[in-house]
Amino acid sequence: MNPNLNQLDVFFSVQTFQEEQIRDKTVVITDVLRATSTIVTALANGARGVIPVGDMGEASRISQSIDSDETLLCGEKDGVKIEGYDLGNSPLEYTREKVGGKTLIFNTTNGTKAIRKSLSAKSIYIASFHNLNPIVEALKSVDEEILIVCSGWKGRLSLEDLLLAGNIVYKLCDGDLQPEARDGANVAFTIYDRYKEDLESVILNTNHAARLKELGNEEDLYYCSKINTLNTLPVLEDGIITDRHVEEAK
Ligand code: 3SL
Repeated sequence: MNPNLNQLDVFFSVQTFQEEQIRDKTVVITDVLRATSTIVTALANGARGVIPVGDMGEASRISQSIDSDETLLCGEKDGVKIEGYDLGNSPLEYTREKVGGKTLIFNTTNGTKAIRKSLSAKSIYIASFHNLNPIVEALKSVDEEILIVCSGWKGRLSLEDLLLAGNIVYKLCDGDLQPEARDGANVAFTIYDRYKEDLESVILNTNHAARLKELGNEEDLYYCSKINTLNTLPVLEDGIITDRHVEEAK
């Protein structure tokens, strides 16, 4: 069954929605640069799960309560790896050698905050361009309202997140959005449609791309612009994100 596309909507940053608005809905979190791209990559490379946290205090509390041989403390603040952490937030760091079999405690400036703010949702999916198709396939069988959250940057819109949201909307409606669609879905669809032939170069020139280039992370921009390279379906359940495809195969 296809979802009710007239109920599909997009929130443009973590600050543009209230917890109450997503209660019992299906939520899709996007943070193309770079948190959700990193989560998808880590799971594709065999991480057992990712625990998203809201701040450093929570990260260290959780890390003290789990066997340290099995876990890695990961994340960034303002784009820079946090001192004392095992890994930062470049998806290219999350190789099979480093993350295979590990549980990651993950703390980022916007992406993990968007996830944490969505905890009252019925289902939470983690999307990047890498796993666009598995996300769209999963959404096709959702009955309740679907809300796509663009993590953005400190309350501001990030164009790369809006493009991914628009790409999801576009695929769900087969490129034919009906006039009854919600305004948020309409904006995302329209911006994606405008730039769809040129996604990589648009992403390379976004505000957050400029920040990451300044920090020496240009390679991440190319990596995070790649579409449908991973068949991962990350879902948050009981505080931990795992790959539903892996769980179903067990
Ligand atoms: O804000 C976040 O969650 C991060 O993805 C930001 S950064 O790309 O690591 O700067």
